[in-house]
Amino acid sequence: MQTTDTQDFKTTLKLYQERTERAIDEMMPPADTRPAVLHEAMRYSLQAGGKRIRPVLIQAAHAMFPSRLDPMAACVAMECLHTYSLIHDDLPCMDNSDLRRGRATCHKQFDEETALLAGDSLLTWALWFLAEKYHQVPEVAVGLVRDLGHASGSEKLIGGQMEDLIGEKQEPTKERLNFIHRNKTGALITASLTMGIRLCEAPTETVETMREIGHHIGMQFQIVDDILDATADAETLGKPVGADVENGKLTYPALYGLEASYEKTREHTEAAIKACEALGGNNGFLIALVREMEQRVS
Ligand code: GRG
Repeated sequence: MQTTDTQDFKTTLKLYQERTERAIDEMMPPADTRPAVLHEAMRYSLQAGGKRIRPVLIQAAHAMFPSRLDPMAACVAMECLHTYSLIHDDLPCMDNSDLRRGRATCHKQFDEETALLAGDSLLTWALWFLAEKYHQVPEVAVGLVRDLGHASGSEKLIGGQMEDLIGEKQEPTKERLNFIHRNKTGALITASLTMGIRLCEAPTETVETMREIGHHIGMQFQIVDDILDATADAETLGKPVGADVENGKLTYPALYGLEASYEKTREHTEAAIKACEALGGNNGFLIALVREMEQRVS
């Protein structure tokens, strides 16, 4: 699909988001699966809304080249992984947040023990589900599990979270801030793109270009997030604002200033688009999405 028209873009975005909602509902264990409270908690957090950016990126990458494989199981696995990280991040021992995606966080709605186990379950379920759903194409299945397993591990998502916590107690540095953003946010965004393109059974060079695009989109996404935390209102954002400063978090506006932060988002946006253009294929939607993400307000 060569989608550059604004209306086409919005329709496709909505389609990808709705497909994700439907796939989550159909593919996750029903809420009354024993132990019911655990499965209710998993669904409660997963189905609380959210922008579904990572599944949208998987579908955008997957749409670039013809494919015989369905990306929706990968979309659900990715959203499970992401939701686990949010549930754990909100716990009292981490950010201690009461509000997420515009409603009570998992540990507020249920309790701390249930939230911890719901997060654990989403993490392990995600990796199992990829192997389960794509095992008939072993090379693809292994690639997907590698991407998601690595992106969520100690050198990437969890490593970024650890450095974020360490950073609260130490002198802020730009090097640490970049490490945190690259890994805490960038890793899952990059994995979304590489997983989407693996589902097209694309050659290694294409996967590597997607990795580069993912780096730029991930940085853009997190810098915009930092800017929104410093400038938006809680109702639009669906979570408390100013929390980063309150929690002593390293952010782009705090270390670089607002103007330089806007400039950085522009640089990453342009670099991502340039690499998308070089890749060719049906890249119209992905390019429009990168532009839209730069302008997002929540
Ligand atoms: C606890 C292992 C572990 C990791 C926590 C995800 C995370 C790491 C922390 C959450 C706080 C934060 C600002 C993370 C950066 C990534 C990010 C911007 C998450 C929010 O993603 P969105 O905006 O959320 O896509 P929705 O609700 O739209 O899905």
